[in-house]
Amino acid sequence: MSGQGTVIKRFGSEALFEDESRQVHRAKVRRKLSHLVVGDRISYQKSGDEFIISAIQPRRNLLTRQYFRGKARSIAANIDQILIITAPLPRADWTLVDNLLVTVRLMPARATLVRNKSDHPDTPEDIGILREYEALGYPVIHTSARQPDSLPPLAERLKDGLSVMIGQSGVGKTTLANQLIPDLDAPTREISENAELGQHTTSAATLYTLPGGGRIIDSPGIRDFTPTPLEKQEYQHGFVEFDHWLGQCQFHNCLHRQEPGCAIKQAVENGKISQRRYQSYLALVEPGD
Ligand SMILES: Nc1nc2c(ncn2[C@@H]2O[C@H](COP(=O)(O)OP(=O)(O)O)[C@@H](O)[C@H]2O)c(=O)[nH]1
Ligand SMILES: [Mg+2]
Ligand SMILES: [Zn+2]
Repeated sequence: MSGQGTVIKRFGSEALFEDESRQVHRAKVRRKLSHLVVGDRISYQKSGDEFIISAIQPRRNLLTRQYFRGKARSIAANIDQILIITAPLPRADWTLVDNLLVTVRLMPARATLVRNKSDHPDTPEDIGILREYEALGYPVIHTSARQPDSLPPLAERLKDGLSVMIGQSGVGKTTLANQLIPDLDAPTREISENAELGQHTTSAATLYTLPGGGRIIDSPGIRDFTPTPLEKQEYQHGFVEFDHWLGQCQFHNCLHRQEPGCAIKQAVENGKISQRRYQSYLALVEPGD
């Protein structure tokens, strides 16, 4: 017996997958398919009681992150939308958000910013930065996992395709998943509070089907996120507001640092591009400087 399915969780040499009739099975992963990730479309074979994943279908895209000085690591495949979750606490790292937006734009996938814990006050600085993202065309949805009334706009945005929640540990990703999926009871911070300090509550990315349509992946928290290293010339395409000025610099291969006649630098000086976003760009083009 054989068929096709979607990987919903990956652990060691095994994975959980959902078949075409939504049945979940535990399966062995062939060693040559060790790059398998959640979201992958797969072919399986069944012999006796055992399921074996035998092939990975070509991927539409792959969300990958870079470890500090380390190798690239794949998080999930075939993603339609990335939800970048922030909260007043733990305080948002906006450089991390900009890095994620670069990755999402180049994948490509849709990006939506979710501001969770709206039951806590926002600082004026954070309010300003969130407005800046909205002005760039990124939707910002305010939610509180403690206030179920606040969730329908989020559920609405998740209706189509596969979304993945990404954000620092503790912003409420798993709590949101638990609220969106009534019969889910995934462990959140409280439950693991007695566990060793610093341990991640969500240890493996997991894919869930939402009652109102769509699918969502809850992922472990990320403290720092750097896009997989690109050619220096590619980063400029990860910043949506640069588009308007590209091609107007004096040098066709301008990297928008110190070059004379740079249209991007000019736009920063004129307040058309935010200083903060420009610094995020420079940090990617000149790492370690
Ligand atoms: N006040 C408040 N607390 C929340 C909210 N969402 C999550 N939390 C709390 O934040 C902590 C971390 O939540 P968790 O879902 O484990 O975060 P994750 O690491 O992003 O998955 C837990 O104590 C949650 O109860 C919210 O909207 N408001
Ligand atoms: Mg979690
Ligand atoms: Zn330039």
